[in-house]
Parts: sequence; structure tokens; C-alpha cells
Amino acid sequence: MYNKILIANRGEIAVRIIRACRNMRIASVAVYSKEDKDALHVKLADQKICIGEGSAKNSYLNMDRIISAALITKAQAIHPGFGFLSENSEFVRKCQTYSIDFIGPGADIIDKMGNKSHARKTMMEAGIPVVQGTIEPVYNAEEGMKQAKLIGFPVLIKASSGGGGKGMRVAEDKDEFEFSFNTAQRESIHAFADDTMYIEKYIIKPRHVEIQIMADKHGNVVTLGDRDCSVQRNHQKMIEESPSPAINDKIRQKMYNMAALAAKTVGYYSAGTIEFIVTQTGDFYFIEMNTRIQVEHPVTEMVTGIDLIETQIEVAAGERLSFSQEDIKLTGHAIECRINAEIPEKNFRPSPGLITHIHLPGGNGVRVDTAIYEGYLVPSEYDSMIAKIIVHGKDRQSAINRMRTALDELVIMGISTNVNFQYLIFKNPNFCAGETDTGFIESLLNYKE
Ligand code: MV4
Repeated sequence: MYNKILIANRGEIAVRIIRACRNMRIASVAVYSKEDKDALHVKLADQKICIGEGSAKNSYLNMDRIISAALITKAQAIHPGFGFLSENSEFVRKCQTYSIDFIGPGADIIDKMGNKSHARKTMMEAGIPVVQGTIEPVYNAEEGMKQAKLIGFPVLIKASSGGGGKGMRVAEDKDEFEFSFNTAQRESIHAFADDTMYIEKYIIKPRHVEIQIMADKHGNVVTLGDRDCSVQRNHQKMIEESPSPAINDKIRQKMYNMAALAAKTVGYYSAGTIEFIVTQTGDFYFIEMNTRIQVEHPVTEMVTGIDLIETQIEVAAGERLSFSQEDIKLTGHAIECRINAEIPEKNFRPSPGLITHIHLPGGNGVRVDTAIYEGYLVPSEYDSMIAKIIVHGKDRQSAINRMRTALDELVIMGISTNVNFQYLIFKNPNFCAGETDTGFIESLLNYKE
């Protein structure tokens, strides 16, 4: 096992990883930007090293500085968290060059799954259901139009390098197609320097259900339940829960089997997530794979009792998974609510600033993952997510009750947050009935007006 790990991230996930290291008696090294000199991850780590100032580009995204920091501190491994360099295969290869373990899958797997058009083809060949659509990449509107007519409108045009909605456009009919394709492709070239597109049948108001998998370097793959992340705004998830209220046990088991098959097909190791969309009739289709630990991993930890970060570290060090599929018992219901420093009334504009007072909820079945504290200045440079409230109950209603109690108790003063907005969701009859789809937040916003 490692003696020392460098954490190439900030915020609540850096704190989460530092805690896992401490539990495993592994020393931790925090890296930080000048703006983050008073951040909690810097205070909690055993060692700290400043890697730049200003935007993430000059700090948390600067590969050479992070590698240097690992070499100087003699860290044997780097945990990337999520975002930043977590799905950057060039970084993984750099780590390899300097004999530093990257706590995540290999560079080749990241490349394979990072190309969504390629991933789609790989999954299709393995017998995993994918949405009806193109098999080979599409490079121009003319070829795209031919394919779209074969698929049948409406279609969804997606960027191969995309994910999370970037470079994605609907074309309702053939008149719209050329414009939609060109817009999506331009966005993709701009954001990812890649003009490779693919086209799928557009599924109206699906649900987003993803399967957590964990795999070791010896070929063992275990599924760790599902998460429903249908409550999103602009492709930013707001609420995640496990199990999904939208699928029955028969579909659920099929999805688990398909997720395990997906992981085995590409020789995956570390934590990973297979994303599916589920139609209103209960059909499900693979859409993409995330090759990192995700923001919403705590809901899976609550229902499985497995520590996903500790397991990631064990697997990276070459250990076998300490549990088998038969050991996994899914218990009760967990829900996570993301707390952001933002102003819902002003189109969710970020609201950085000084936290003058704070009270965090607690009690039975309540977990708070955060890096904020009283007197902390939320910087404007980074993501607006400042906390995650995770609750666990014997069933969905019990979890909802605990979330209401927790949100009621939560006090954050000095900055604006989405706490009240989240509270409204947990009072919403449709949410409480488990009836949420892609259009849920939009319909909530319209209802308020
Ligand atoms: C889709 C879709 C409908 N049809 N694909 C892809 C990226 C992911 N963040 C959402 N994606 C979608 N892919 C096809 N063929 C609808 C979405 C989608 C979505 C899905 C579930 C929950 C919320 C969503 C919000 C916007 C788009």
C-alpha cells in the first residue's frame, strides 16, 4: 500500500480523499492555488504545496506543476477527484512516465470511453442496448442528413468528445437539421478541438439512471447499485438518489448485468459509472461511461456501506477487490442534494463571497460533505457547488423526510445559495411521487411564475 498520496483537486472531494487517506494511514499532500490558501483541504492535509494562482488553468489543470509537486513530496500516487485532470489521458501518461500511480483507470481506457461515438460502437458490438443511431462518426451536415433520415426525426446530434450536454443539439425535422448540426459541430470544435459527431434518435423526456461499478486489475467487476439523476438544470445535476424510483427490479437487474458487461468488455479497472437513459416505457439505452469517481458517489456509499474512495486506492495499488457481488446488499434509500453558491432568482448566477455564519445539519442518517466553514471566502474562480447533503432512510419517504429536516436546519449566511430552491423540490408532489424527468426543473420554474 502507498505511504503518501497527492490529491490533485480542491473543495469537498479533496477533503473526502484526505479523510480516506487518513483512515488508511496514508499521508496526504494537498495542492492549492493562491486563491485557495485558506481552503479546508489545505488545512487538513499532512503536507501542502502551492501550484499557482488565478484560474484553474494555471493551477489544478497544470499537469507539470502537479507532477513536480508529487515528485518533490515523494508521493507515490495521485488521486485526481472529479473534474480537472480526472479524465485526461495525457495526464495519466505523464504520471506513468514519472512512475507515479494514477488513481483511476488506464490512459487507453479513458481514450476509448472518452470518444463517445467509439464507446457507442464498442457497446453495441458487445450486445449492450444503445439508442438507435449512427455507428460510424459523422463529419459533415450532408452525411448527417442522410443518417438522420434513416433514423427518423427528431434526432439528437452529439459531439464525440462531448458529454454533459456540450456540443449537443436537437433537430426536430429535416428543415432544422443542417443548422442544428453545424451549430453543434462548431461548439464541439470550439470546446474540444474535435469535429467528430454522432447522431441518435431523440428520446423525449427520458430519465437518467446510472450504474456504479468497481473493478480491480485482476478482472473482477462488481456493480454497486444504481443512481437516478433525473433532476438536472442545464446538464448540472441537482439531486441524485439510489435506488431509482423509476425502474422495477427486473429492469434494474438487466441494467446491472449490462453495466458489468460494459466494464468487462473494455477491461476496466477502478471506479466507473455507466450512464443510461430510461424511456417512459421502461426501455434503457447506454449513453456514456464516466471513467472517474463522481460527485454523487456518497449515495452509493450510503446504500452499500462500501467506501468507494478507499476501494479506488486499494485497486490502484494492485489489490484485489475485498468484496464480491454476493457481498453487496443494497439497504434503504439515499438521496443527495447539491448546495450551490448561486442565486436561483437570477437564473442561478454564481454568488461567491464571505461565509459569515454557518450551521450544518446532522443526526441519524445525515451526512454532509463540504469544505466550507465560518469565515471562509468562497472564491469566484471555481465551481459553485459548496456542499452536498446526503441522507439515508429505510425507504424513499423516510429519506425525503430526513432531507427536509436537514435542509430546514441548514444555515448559510453571507452568500446566496439554492437551499430554499432545493427545499421546494422536496415539497413538490411530483418529486415526492418519484415522477421526475428531464423537464422537471423547467416545469417547476414555470409553475413558480
Ligand atoms: C439523450 C437525450 C435524449 N435522447 N440522448 C446526454 C448527456 C446527458 N447529460 C443527458 N443526455 C441526454 N441524451 C438521446 N438520444 C436526453 C438527454 C438529456 C437528459 C437525460 C436525462 C436527464 C436529463 C437530461 C437533460 C438533458 C438532456
